[in-house]
Order: sequence, then C-alpha cells, then structure tokens
Amino acid sequence: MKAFESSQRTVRATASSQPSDELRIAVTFRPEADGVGPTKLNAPISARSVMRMAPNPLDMDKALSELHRRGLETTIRGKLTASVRCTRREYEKLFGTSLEAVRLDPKQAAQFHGFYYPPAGARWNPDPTVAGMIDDAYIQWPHIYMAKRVAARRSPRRGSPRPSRSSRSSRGATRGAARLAGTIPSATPPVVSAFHLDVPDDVATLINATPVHQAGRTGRGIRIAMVDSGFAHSHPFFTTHNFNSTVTLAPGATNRDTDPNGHGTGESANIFAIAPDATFIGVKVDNDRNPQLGATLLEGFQEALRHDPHVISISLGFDLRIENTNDPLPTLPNGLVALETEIEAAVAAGKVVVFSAGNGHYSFPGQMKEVISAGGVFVNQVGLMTASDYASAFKSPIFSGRSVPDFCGLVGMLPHADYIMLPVPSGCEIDREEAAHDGTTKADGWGLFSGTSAAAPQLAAVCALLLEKNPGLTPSDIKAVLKRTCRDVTTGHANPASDPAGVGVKAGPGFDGATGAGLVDAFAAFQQV
Ligand SMILES: [Ca+2]
Repeated sequence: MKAFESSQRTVRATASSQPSDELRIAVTFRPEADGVGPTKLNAPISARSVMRMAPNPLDMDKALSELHRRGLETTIRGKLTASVRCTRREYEKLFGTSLEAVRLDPKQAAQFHGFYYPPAGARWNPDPTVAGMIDDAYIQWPHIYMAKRVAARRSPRRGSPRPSRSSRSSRGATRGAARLAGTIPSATPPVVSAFHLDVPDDVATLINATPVHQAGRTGRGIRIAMVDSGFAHSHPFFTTHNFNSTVTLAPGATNRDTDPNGHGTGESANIFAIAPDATFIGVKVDNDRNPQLGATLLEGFQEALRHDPHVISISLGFDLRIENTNDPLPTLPNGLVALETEIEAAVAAGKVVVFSAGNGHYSFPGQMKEVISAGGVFVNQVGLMTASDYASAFKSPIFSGRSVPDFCGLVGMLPHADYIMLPVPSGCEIDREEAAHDGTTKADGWGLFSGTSAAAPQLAAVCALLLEKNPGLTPSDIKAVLKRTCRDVTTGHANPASDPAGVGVKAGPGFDGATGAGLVDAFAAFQQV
C-alpha cells in the first residue's frame, strides 16, 4: 500500500443545488422465452426464477449498440442488466418525456440530494425501435449510507438538529478540514471516556470469531467485495495490520486512495476484525469532485461481480417509505427492479450477498428475501445483549413473509449509535460530523459510530470464515447455519422509525421481529459446517 498522502484528505465536493445533466440509467431487457421483462412481470423475482429473465446476450449487444447510437453510453454491463449514461436532453428525446428536478431531504445521508426524474403522470412516448429492444430504462436515485438513522415521523423530534448543509456551514467545514489536513492519523485510536468497542479485538470477541481464528481460519482465500463510498486503506490502522486490500472504481467514481465521506473506510474495519486474511475488494462508488457523477448502487454491484467475489457486503440502500409517513411502500418502485434482478442472479450463481437492514429505514435491498439482512444487537459493558433501537426491524409488504432482519451484528443505540471506534480519513465528513458527540476530534482520523452499516460487514466476514472451512456451502446453507447458531436476544426493541406504529418491534425469547435469530456466533456456526 502507498504511504498516506496529503491528497487523500480531500473533502467531498458540496452537492450543487442544480441537478447534474448527466443521467445514470438502469436498463433491463426482455428474456428470450416469453418476452416479458422484469419491470413488466409485476412480481418479485427469486433466485430460482431469475435466470428465466436472462436476455439473449446477442440481443443485449444489439440493444446497447442502438442505445449508443442515440447517445446512451454503456458504463458497465451485468448478467441481466446494463448501466448506461446520457444527457437529460438525450433521455427526454429518446423516451418522449420531460424530466423535473427532484430534491431529497437534505438531512438524509444520501449520495446527493438533487436529480432529474419524470414527474408523476409525465408523458412517455419512447422511440419504438428502442422500446422494441429493451424491457425498460429507469433513472437511478441516489442511495443512502446506512450509518445514519432516519427519524420516526410520529414521535417528537429530539435533540438538536444535525449541522446544516447550507453553503455557509459547508464552506466553514471545508476550510477547517483543509487547515487540519496535515494531521496523519494514529494507527491506534484516541482515548475516549464513553463505553465503546475497538477494532479488531472487541468486535472479534463479541462476534465470537476469536476461537475461529485460534482454530486457524481467518478468511484466507475468500474474496469479499464491499461496495461503499471509498476505502482510504493507507490509514495507518490498516497498514499497521497489513490487511490484504485492493480498491477498484465503479463507473463515475474517482481516486482509489481517497474517501472524503469516510463511511466505507470505517465500516470496512469490521470485515478485517472478523476475517483478517480475507482478500478484500473495495468497490468505490463516490466521485470526489461531483457526488452526482458517482456510481449508482447497480453500477457498484455490477462492478463487484466483475471480481468474482464469494461474498458481497453492502451498507448502502434505499428507504422504501411512503413520503412523510412511518409506513413502508407496498410495492417495489420499477426503478429498482434492475438492481433486484442483478442481486437475485448473483445469489443464483452462489454468491453470498449481505445488506444492512437499515437504521429505521425500510431498507432495500436489505428487505429482499435471498440476501442476508443484517440487523443490530447492542452488547453493554457487562456483556448483556439487547436489541439495538437504532437498527431497523419490519415486515416487508413487498416480499411477502419477509421479516427483516435475519440476524444481527453489533450496532449501538439511539441517538447516534456511537459504539465502535473506527478509522477514517482525517478531516472526512464522518470525522467532522461525529466529533460533535463522539468524544474524538474533527481531524484525528477516528470516529465512534456503527449503524447496521457495521453489522453487514461483520456478518459478511463471518460468512467468509465458514466458506474457508467449507467452500461447498451455498448462500442458503450459510443463512440456515447462522440462524440456527445465533445467540438469542430477548430484550429491547428495534428502531421506532421502521414500525408503522412508531414504537419499535420488540425482542423476545426465540426468533423475534427485532433481532431475527439474534446475535451471530461465528464459532458456533463454524463448528457446524
Ligand atoms: Ca474523529
């Protein structure tokens, strides 16, 4: 790995108020068999049925070259879907529509907050040649980072609001970080008074991975891909431990060495805590200069697949909520069907896919049936386990019978889930923002945080330990053995924001809605494979 360079402490560009003219689009295709594409199927797709949706690769080539003629450039191609980009004008012309600017709540921890999308009831007259060659083409929304929470809509707001993202405060923060950019983080965390966990040892101990390591299994030979903001693995914490990491750029992402947000860098330490010798493939999705040009979650997932990973860990997603309510969306938006299709195809190909359950979000893809949905359990100073009230738990109205989460990793409690001391680039967004309450400074390169963003990589790394011992395990074998061997969590409740009643699903003896099967026990599962 390279030495820590000053250029790595860049600050993510402030999202401009004007949506980008470059659109990020997911294209789905018609299968050969009966011609009904995934967005027209009107039903969830399963790992068993997904390959029936596979288009003829030659038809896919023809469709993409037709799109290319109209200005839609393919950025990356998946098994069943493709990602393309074009200008607003090209999209409007090709699909006979007009787009409007959409603005997301600036308090949401989203990739960016403004983009073009067809308004409800917009006209739609696609070019017949292109319409005859594809299933559909949907503009992709920005995803959100699963380290921060969503607030319950029916309970009173508490605490002070987060620092505003107004241009004035953003400029101030940028200046401050630039001034402090000479600071090289320490390989060891700062001392803070609040109870917390350190990586790697405390996380390995509580997930019960330490006896697995003592038995000689550390993830060697297993490829784990993590799709996230970025991975500044030249932070002295990672170089001191000599972890095996490579970083690749998804379409639109810039600079392998930086992570102005800090989310991917910090949460990736959870993987190394559990599977220190796994082959880590970081798929960076953020664009440091213009967040709106970064990779979509679909582009990131497609890039991850190109590296043939055994396990994919993603702490990003979407909050499928009826706007301004505490209620989940009853149907999957068509724009997310391409991502759903590609994930099901990956599971069908034997890849273990782990997503965060959300922090009060009705997370997608975390609510898909065939992914491992990572929830949260908090273990206190004396080892007592309780459901994290920061982590999501809900029944999915989209995927019938699906209860989120499957089981849990380690996640802190409301209000901020300040729980695990994680290494981040000094002066990055997380370093600056968490300093308001986590006992560290704004530029020390360490932050105390978690969220179900921490749980997904912990569970993904446990899966790697099991696969190292028994490479023949299928994704459903792994889910079943982890479920069977979890430690039962009987107290506490999940985040009220992911409960239509606004209370938070309760934990109880046996399988419960709040924690699923409970807290994962790496050694107990390891003994059974
Ligand atoms: Ca800090």
